[in-house]
Amino acid sequence: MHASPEASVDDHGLADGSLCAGAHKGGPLRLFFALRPDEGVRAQLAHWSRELHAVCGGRPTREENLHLTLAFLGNVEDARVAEVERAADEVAPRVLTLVLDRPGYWKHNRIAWAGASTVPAGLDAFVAELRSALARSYIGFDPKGFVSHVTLLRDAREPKAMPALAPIEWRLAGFALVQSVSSPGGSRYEIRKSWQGRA
Ligand code: 2AM
Repeated sequence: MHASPEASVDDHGLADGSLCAGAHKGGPLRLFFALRPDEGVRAQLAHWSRELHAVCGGRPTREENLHLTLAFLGNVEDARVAEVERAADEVAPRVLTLVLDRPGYWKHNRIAWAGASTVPAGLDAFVAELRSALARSYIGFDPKGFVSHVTLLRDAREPKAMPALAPIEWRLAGFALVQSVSSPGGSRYEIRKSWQGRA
């Protein structure tokens, strides 16, 4: 079972509250681009999360918040959100399948995650295209390289061994611009706009 909801301090040590304190008052919005799983994939990720939680504890990502980050923008002024959306309009994602077959753990930030042993070249290319479009529009984002993963648990202990988990086939049909809104129970992720992929 999930132990407790995700708290409002993320794995990067940033308190959501401080970063988007003004989000409800016309201040900057905390934004990122992400892939959001459909219901079926979300349920399978939640299963992985429970299995991993049994071996390494930690704070599970709330099921409705599960996502794969493509580019993290951080604080963006309200007036620039339209530019962010226009930059994303320039990229054309292809529909492709990502197979999550590899649970992983990062010691440095105590995160347990779901990853893929093979990332389709099309996904890497799409992320590069999206980030170039943002850069061309002078929209800042975290420049750390893209590592395809879905964060399942934060503050987790290093597991002695990973549980055996059935691979998850995730058909990537589009992407979304997501706003992180801090709320008393933790961050809530709201989709501001989404884009469909081409088959
Ligand atoms: P994650 O992708 O490893 O889960 C919202 O904060 C999401 O953006 C989180 O899921 C987080 O990590 C991701 N993210 C990527 N870079 C970030 C950064 N520099 N600061 C905060 N969150 C970041």
